[in-house]
Amino acid sequence: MAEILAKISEALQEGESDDVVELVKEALEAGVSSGDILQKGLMAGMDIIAALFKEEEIYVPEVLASANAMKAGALVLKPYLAESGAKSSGKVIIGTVEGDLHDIGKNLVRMMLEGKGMDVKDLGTDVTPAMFLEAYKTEKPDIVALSALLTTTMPKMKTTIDAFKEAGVRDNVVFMIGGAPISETYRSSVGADIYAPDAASAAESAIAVIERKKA
Ligand code: B1M
Repeated sequence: MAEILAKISEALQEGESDDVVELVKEALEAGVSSGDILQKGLMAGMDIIAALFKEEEIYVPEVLASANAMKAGALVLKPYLAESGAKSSGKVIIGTVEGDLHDIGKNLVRMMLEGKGMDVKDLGTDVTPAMFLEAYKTEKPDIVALSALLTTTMPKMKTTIDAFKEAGVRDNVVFMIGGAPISETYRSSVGADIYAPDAASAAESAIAVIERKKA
């Protein structure tokens, strides 16, 4: 098992999307769990890319190729992620905040929510507060989920929540936030309701919100 996971990680680091897709399928056929493929294969490769990027040993084009390979691999895993456990109905709008183009984590959160039976409207990346508000008006979601990966864009979470306050609809939704620079302390400072550190806990928290509403 360790060998195929290492191969997935290496193919991702090389940005070889086709190889990643084939290796993920191979691993699934060999009985490796979707969680292990995600964590010990795809994410392990992405962690190495992140470290190399930080050290300026690789640059945006290489990171982008690996990001695309990550997306391709995650898409194969989609039907297997969150296939077990509690399921719930409920509506979520999700997006990466204004100015931020990172979407891998946000896409994983979306996949996990969908895997739990939720109806998810994905607004994509670089989503302005006005776009979130507009989507709220048409979709009437239970949860508004905000992702941010940059310290320069995290303040847009507060701007988005403030826009809902100004429109008088803040208390109609639950705001869930997440992303690498986000923390529980930050959640409290921007007035969001839930901080989820990863995609799996985001799905669990969303289920809890819907169950509480039903009770
Ligand atoms: Co960028 N980038 N990037 N990048 N990038 C980071 C974030 C950075 C930390 C790298 C570094 O320097 N060490 C750094 C930010 C530094 C800072 O803010 N202090 C950085 C920078 C600087 C930049 C640019 C400015 C670089 C440049 O242009 N010079 C630029 C900004 C572009 C923009 O957004 N305007 C940029 C561009 C890019 C790429 C386009 C090349 C690419 C993104 C491709 C894409 O997403 N389609 C990219 C990538 C891939 C990264 C790193 C290497 C990896 C991010 C990732 O996808 N991780 C990243 C380094 C790092 O994070 N350590 C980095 C895998 C993913 C699964 O994890 O997104 O954290 P993550 O999601 C996790 C959790 O955070 C959580 O769940 C997921 C796991 O289960 N989560 C949520 C995420 N959202 C959630 C929402 C929730 C709940 C949980 O509820 C709603």
